Amino acid sequence: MPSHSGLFTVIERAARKAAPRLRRDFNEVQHLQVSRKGPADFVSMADKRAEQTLVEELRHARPDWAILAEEGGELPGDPNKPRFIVDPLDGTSNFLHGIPHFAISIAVEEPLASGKREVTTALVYQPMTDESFWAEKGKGAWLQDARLRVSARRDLADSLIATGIPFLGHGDFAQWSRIFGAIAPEVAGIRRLGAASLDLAWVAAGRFDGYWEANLQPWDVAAGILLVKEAGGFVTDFRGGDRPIERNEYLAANDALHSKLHKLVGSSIRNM
Ligand code: 2AM
Ligand code: CA
Ligand code: CA
Ligand code: CA
Repeated sequence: MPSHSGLFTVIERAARKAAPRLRRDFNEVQHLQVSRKGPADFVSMADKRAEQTLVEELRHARPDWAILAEEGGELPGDPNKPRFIVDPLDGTSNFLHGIPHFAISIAVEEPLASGKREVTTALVYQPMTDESFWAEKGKGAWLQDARLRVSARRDLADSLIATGIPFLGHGDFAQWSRIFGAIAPEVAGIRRLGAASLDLAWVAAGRFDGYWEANLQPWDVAAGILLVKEAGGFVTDFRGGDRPIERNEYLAANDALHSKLHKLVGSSIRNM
């Protein structure tokens, strides 16, 4: 059984406080869905309400820490202290359509002596399954109290690979298509489940063997990247560089599959 830090307890408590509300709102969305009243506005309220609960809890526990949250933007804090990065509802499109695949994502990013910042604590919490994927730097990645490892598969032909597809003109659809064209014929299957934080958490858990997506926001990936790394996996940009957030390209997998996927991705985008 892993020993939680006090900080992890803070973020998990916040997530567990916001979750019942999200579950209630999700049930309501399903009713709105059935009655065809158009649940879109209601869903954006669900995002905001969940975020409000999370921000209140986190502020209460660490009053001088900044919070970067999707709906409210940056709440300032002491620049020498850590910062929370929060997505109150990752997978809004699923939520809106009554599909129970969405998560709360919370990361803690600490300032380093170099002036850079690194994520040291991560939680991706799935309210509908009550699964808590979490990691602390140097202490591994966990699902509840079970240690997570990325998958051990080494052959692309056996691998299930997740991706996110550019939507509504955001991102480079031509690039995504080329990468898809290179990877899809080589692997056992491709999934697009629509919640980036869970895609990464599921790579950490070995459910997915790999994942690629571009053009996300820090709150989509901050927690998930630490989960994959602490589960023994690799997350790079599409050219294999170790600053995926700066390039805003994410290629995640175990060691063997990462190098194979990286070759396919590299050859498909080299001449673009
Ligand atoms: P969100 O649900 O918090 O908005 C999936 O590719 C990722 O892109 C999700 O993590 C999702 O986060 C984000 N995203 C933002 N806008 C989206 C949209 N219109 N359709 C699908 N995903 C979207
Ligand atoms: Ca998101
Ligand atoms: Ca969101
Ligand atoms: Ca959103």
